[in-house]
Amino acid sequence: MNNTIKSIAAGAMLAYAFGSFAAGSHGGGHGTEAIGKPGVAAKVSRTVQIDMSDAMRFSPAKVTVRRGETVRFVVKNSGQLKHEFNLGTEKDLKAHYDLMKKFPEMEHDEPNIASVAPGQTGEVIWQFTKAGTVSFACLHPGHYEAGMKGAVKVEASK
Ligand SMILES: [Cu+2]
Repeated sequence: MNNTIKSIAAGAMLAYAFGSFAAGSHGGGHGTEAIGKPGVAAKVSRTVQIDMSDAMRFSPAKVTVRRGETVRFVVKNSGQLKHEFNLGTEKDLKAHYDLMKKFPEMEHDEPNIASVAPGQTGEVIWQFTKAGTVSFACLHPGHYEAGMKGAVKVEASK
């Protein structure tokens, strides 16, 4: 009985999430094609260390890579609050943020996201397949609005 209620609630939340994302440009899956794809650890060509703080800042907030590169982001949470590193298009991050405000306890287990507890370090390995700008942000309620965001500039490879 209890489990039934739980699964109904989970189903409703999923339906809500997908309904909300359907308005975006996702072509199925989680819609990360626009920013690249999950990277393979053996192909990492660059490691980028990023610090997350309670000042609601990523440091550095600007990263430059080349198209095709697989990057290992080592993301340290030096604050007292939980933070996350979430790679996406500006549009998808905004849509996701609206969802996070409604469901602040949403847990993430996606290859483009590292949720990091205070004092801990997380990791995202990502391959950037398209030239342009890929955004990243912390979507915990209030953090994104406070300016906890950054960008990866993906330069066309020579
Ligand atoms: Cu944060």
